[in-house]
Amino acid sequence: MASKSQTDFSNFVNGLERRNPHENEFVQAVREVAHSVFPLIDSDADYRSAKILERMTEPDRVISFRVSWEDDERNIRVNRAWRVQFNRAIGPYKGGLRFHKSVNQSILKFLGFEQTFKNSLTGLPMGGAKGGSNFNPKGKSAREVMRFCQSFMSELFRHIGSDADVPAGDIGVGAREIGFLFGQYTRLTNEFEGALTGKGLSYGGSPVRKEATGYGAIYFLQCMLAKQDEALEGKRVAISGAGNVALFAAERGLQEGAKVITLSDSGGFIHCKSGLDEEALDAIKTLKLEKRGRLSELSERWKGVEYFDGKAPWGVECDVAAPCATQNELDGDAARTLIDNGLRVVVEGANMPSTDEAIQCFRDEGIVFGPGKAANAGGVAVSGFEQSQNAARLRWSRDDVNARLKSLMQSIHRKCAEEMERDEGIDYVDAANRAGFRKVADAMLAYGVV
Ligand code: NDP
Ligand code: 2IT
Repeated sequence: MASKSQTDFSNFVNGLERRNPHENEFVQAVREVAHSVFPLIDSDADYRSAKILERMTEPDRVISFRVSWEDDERNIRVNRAWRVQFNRAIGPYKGGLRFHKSVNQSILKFLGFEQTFKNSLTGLPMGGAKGGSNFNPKGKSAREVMRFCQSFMSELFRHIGSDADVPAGDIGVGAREIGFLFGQYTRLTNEFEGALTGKGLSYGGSPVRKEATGYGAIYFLQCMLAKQDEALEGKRVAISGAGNVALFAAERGLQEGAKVITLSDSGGFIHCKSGLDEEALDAIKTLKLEKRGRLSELSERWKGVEYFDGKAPWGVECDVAAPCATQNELDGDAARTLIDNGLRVVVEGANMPSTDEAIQCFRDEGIVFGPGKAANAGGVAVSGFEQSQNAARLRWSRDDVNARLKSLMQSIHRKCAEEMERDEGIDYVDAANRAGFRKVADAMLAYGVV
């Protein structure tokens, strides 16, 4: 950046921090995008005079509400919940719901902000949003989760709808929770419409939605490797997380010939040097997705699988790291260890899993780095396909959806590659941010001052 631009950028970041005190995750996400797009804004008087970046970094609205519910012991419980409707310039608000004890407004604003650019990259007409609650699903019975979801939706339903705002899953919100939420939505509105995605196949869900984020991340990884004249086959892939994204990234990785050597949950990680086989992965899927168990229960179940309590998987030797658990789970120290151990490529399945320092380490060492906004867009893309199927009242086949997902991930990679050709000094992070930004910014300009 030129020095005038550097000063403008510093002023922008100072203002951002002043306006959003204590919202570290949100500031982190905005700072990264602002850094990438500042040169575009600098060279475009329309963007500058329209205060595009200032407008894009304030959510359209943040809805904050109380969720009261009764637990199995008949105690009254109270949680906080939010829906951050961030940006509607290119389509109805769209983005997941997260139920995790750590959820706060900063985390949901960062997720809603990032979603705006990710959704733009898909090429589908979707704005950006995110929501959720500090409800902790761990240890809760299915009936407790149901009562929580029903109470949550009793407020949320008035703010969403298939042309207004379409939530989906995220951490702690999978098929079961979407079922409870959708059941309550149809009951309250007397409408059967696609106001949520990630639904079960028997009531309007799309084939391949549950696999889409993980599969999409692997398709994106294949594109990044192909650009380096390399292939996924035989590569050692260290994955973190053992949820929806991680397990289906592992499944597709295995199908494409990679060696999936780690998975993790908040308790610790498993390491299998020779790579998990299909039987092992199926058992882990059953344990995590159906029985809601812990990876610690797997120790010594199979030869070659070791469990490490209380640790993240970033100390292992691998070619590819795929963080698929949560934000800021891979820091500078972890990045340096991975690089020392032979890392070549990072593909982010989670949202913002790498800290600023980690990304800087990867940049300094020439590691090929695929940011979440591009690499994990497959989930929301198939959510977009689910909306199309609901609107047309039909269902596409599994093969059809998978083929569309693959081609959409390739098109996101192509958009990034085109940005990198336009400006040789940039990487996938800048490229994804710029490609996502252009479409939203141009729509906002067209609307005038709103
Ligand atoms: P799940 O709830 O299915 O799984 C989350 C996994 O990450 C679990 O194994 C969980 O462990 C682990 N985890 C969560 N929080 C922490 C933490 N603070 N420390 C360590 N481990 C943690 O969520 P998803 O797989 O759906 O989401 C994972 C990531 O992918 C998130 O960043 C999400 O925003 C992102 N994402 C999700 C999409 C989707 O379609 N679901 C789409 C695009 C991105 P434990 O079980 O012990 O809590
Ligand atoms: O972060 C994400 O892209 C998601 N959690 C999926 C959002 C969606 O609407 O499918």
